[in-house]
Amino acid sequence: SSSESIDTDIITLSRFIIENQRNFQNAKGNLTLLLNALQFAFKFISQTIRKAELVNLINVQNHSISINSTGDVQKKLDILSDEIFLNAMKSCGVVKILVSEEQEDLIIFNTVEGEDETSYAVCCDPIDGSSNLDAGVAVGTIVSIFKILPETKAKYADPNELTKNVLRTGHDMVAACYAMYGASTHLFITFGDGVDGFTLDNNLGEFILTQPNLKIPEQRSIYSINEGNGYNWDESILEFLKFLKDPKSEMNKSTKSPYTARYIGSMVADVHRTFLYGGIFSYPCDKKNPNGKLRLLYEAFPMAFLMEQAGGKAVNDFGERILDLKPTHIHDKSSIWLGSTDDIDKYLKFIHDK
Ligand code: AHM
Ligand code: MG
Repeated sequence: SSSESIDTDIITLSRFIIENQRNFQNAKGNLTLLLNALQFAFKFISQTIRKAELVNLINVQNHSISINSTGDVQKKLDILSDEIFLNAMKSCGVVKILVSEEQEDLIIFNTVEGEDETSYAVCCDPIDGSSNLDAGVAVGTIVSIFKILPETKAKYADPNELTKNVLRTGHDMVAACYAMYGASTHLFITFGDGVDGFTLDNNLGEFILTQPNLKIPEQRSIYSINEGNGYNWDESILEFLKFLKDPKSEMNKSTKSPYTARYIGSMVADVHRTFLYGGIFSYPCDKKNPNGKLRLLYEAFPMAFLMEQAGGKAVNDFGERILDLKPTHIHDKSSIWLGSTDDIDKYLKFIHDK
């Protein structure tokens, strides 16, 4: 009968968190509160994007209000998502600090924690890839999570003291995740013990565990980079790509075929594909962006943490591990190369031999 094909014992994100709680050292339920707020924000943003797309398209057909209103709706989506995220973090009561790509300064909230309870610092890009929204291309929300340093607690009134909580190396993250608003809404999350993938069931309103302990393929001949920036690149990057595209190069000895190009221009979507198919995603430094374009705290760090936990690698142009880096300002940028171990190793060997 049809009921036999229905799994009645599915693992929702809430269940997953409860069942794994004992593994989250000293979390005492506060991490659960934070994750509930995150889930809510992802669902809310997901719905808002889907609604706005329809409103937007209807307006585009109405020529009298076309271009302006289109632009407006998109601008509103950036701001709306930032507000949704901020309110969710504020109201959960366990987030002390929020860093958002949309906000110049770090935001400080009142928390309700007692002496030995944990509160968190959360860094986010509420809608990454927003330049793609008009075309209905997948965008996402990227998040990194740190625990508040106990020594800063006594000095909560001092913003400089509080900033120390996020000017740390990537190794200090306790969790990282991204939500991708594509054909479905996906959530990839790590607590430092592998990566688990969830998919939003719109009818249930729940994230369902669909890719437990996800691992990236070890090799795949795909490169994902904005080659239009080539003119402004260091010569060596052009040379590396030339090797990747040459079926007879030493780098392609085992496959004897060239790399294929895939670039969406939406980091979450490009990295999501890389998790599933493998290959390389990169945004290197160029003359216009001497420190790269992507932000360390809420783009490079969380994606590097997830990538390493999925068995891949994440380094900068100089081959330094992304997680070893330490920002000096909350909106610091970094170059990035991430993806399958074998493919990133080719880049590391290339720069080493130079
Ligand atoms: P955003 O945060 O303003 O959306 O910019 C970040 C985005 C990433 O999603 C994407 O990887 C990159 O910018 C694409 O940049 P470019 O258009 O220069 O290739
Ligand atoms: Mg961004």
